[in-house]
Amino acid sequence: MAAIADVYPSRVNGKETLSPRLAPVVYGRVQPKVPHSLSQQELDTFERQGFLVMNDYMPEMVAPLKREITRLRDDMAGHEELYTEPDSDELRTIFKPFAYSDLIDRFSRDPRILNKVRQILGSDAYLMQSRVNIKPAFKGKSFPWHSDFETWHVEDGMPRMRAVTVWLMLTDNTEHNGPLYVIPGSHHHYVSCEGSTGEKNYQQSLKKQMLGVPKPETMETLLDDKGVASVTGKAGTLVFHDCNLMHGSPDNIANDPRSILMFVYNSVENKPVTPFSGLPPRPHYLSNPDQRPLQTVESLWPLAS
Ligand code: 6CS
Ligand code: FE
Repeated sequence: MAAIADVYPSRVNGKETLSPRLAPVVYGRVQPKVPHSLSQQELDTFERQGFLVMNDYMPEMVAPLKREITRLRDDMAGHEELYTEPDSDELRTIFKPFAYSDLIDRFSRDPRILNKVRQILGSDAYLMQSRVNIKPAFKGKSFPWHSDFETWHVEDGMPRMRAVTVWLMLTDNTEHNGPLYVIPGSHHHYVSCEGSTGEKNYQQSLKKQMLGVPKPETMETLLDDKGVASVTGKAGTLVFHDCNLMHGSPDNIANDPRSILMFVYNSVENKPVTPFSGLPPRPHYLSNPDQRPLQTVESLWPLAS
């Protein structure tokens, strides 16, 4: 049994319900004196819509990160961190790329990212999960509507909503190549889903998620006056995305991939407990056991020794 009360029960075979979020979206409202902080206006936008898009923020990172990821595809071949598309052998996701790439590891601690993350979370943070989503041309498959927090709570034991996902567009994300769809403002509500989590559900859900996917009727209520927005931008655009934002993405039937590098930062004051599903914790590449607070790096490019 989980050591603390489950304030966000889901997949407990009950009826699907919508309830209010029980936690702030922005924990740090005092303007910090560190560089690369978000303005109060940017924080307001993040709080209101649940995501923040910084257009063309890091264009210089795109080519070196893409080179690194091309290398990882070979170096990590056969590793458990690689997932293919549900109905082809095309690579869908590379998990935990920072463990195999010094550049990606350093980039996760870039002050332009980490200072903003700490500001939103109002605390130090650790890297709970990291992945490259490839969304290959023609063959990249959809992600249905879901809140990441729902999965992380049920399957990883993340107790509260105090985590933020940050992702960099590695290719142009357009209306046509399977961009992220979000429901602005949906992060203020929690959807408790039906069903019950089976053992090793992640092996299925990372290819095609079935649990933690709200029914159309619930989505209708959630959408209400909100509507769907697609998150598009040039390669080098950085996106901050609240852990409970309802999102998904369609198939990519275009002839260009929609690839992104994603980091999930969890507050060190929100470390996972026993998963609320009652099942064993998921593997290290989904919920990182290394929960030491991240320190910013001075430079992404260490001098050759
Ligand atoms: O399992 C995870 O951690 C993440 N992946 C998917 C497909 N859904 C939930 C969450 O975003
Ligand atoms: Fe997600």
